[in-house]
Amino acid sequence: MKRSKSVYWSTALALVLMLVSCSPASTVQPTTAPAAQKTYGDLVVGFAQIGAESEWRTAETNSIQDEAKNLGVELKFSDAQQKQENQIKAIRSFIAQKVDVIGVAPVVTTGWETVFQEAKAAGIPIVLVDRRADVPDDLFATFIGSDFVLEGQNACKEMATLLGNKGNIVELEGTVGAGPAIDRKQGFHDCLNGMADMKILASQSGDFTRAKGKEVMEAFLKTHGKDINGVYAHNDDMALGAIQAIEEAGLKPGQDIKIVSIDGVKGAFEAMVAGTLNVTVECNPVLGPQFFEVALKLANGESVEKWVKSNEGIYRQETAAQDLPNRKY
Ligand code: GZL
Repeated sequence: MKRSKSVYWSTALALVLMLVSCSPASTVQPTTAPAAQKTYGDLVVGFAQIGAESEWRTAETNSIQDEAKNLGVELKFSDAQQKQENQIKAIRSFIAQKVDVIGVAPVVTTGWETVFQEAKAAGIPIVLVDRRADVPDDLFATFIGSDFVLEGQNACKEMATLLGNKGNIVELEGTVGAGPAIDRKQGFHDCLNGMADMKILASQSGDFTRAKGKEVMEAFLKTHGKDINGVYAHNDDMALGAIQAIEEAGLKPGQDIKIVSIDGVKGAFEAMVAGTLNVTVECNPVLGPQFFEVALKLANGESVEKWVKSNEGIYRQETAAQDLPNRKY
């Protein structure tokens, strides 16, 4: 009897287990609804800007602020007066405010690892805008900006054409330690390596500003005078300062001394129309649209490419009058 009873119960138990394991309830995996996708109107973004040292920088700031308004993004914007410690303070403040994404235009390439680690620990992506930083790839989501080495190479080729591959050049460098200054110098000098009769007489930083560019050019003229055939300026603002210095020295900028610079701001086109600047290699400051497009993707957990490159042209004196009306900045 006992035997038949235990057989009975084990059969019943097996049946019950079979029924439970096949029941539709136990085959349905628990699901969590996907997080709602953020829209631009949900975004809170911090931007640590360098300052207002040049026409280019002002154009970039306008692009970031205008685009935030157009899209309805809440933008927390700081101007660091060209001081890295102020940019770092701004980034820490954005972290404390728990923004969705932090954009920064690093004034120099070094000194960012600690604060970028803090952003990473807080789960807030860092987007490098217009200037690069020397940090490990896992500390920033992407770099939105130009190929500065290529800009330097293009400037060198334009100068060689203007001088017939023969002449002495003085170089006005950007802010010491800044990515564009390092790379524009490298690009220009790499290109010169192949040109035996093109020489750099002197190089000095004008800090990307018109005032400093004029000051440095005055010193170059005092030292090298009429030996100077060309000026290579890392940005238009310093070139415009150099033009003033050349005129005050009684020489004709654009004729006695050829001038090639980078950025493509309105002041450069006006100088080319006036015949005092020969070429400007464009560096696009209208980065607002790309920045917020990337910020929204990151806020929604999407991946982005590591370098979002800007597309740029080269503008010469010959076409400046027709180009000027079409310039956006
Ligand atoms: C380039 C930008 C540079 C500009 C200068 O992306 O960082 O800084 O060429 C500006 O005019 O000051």
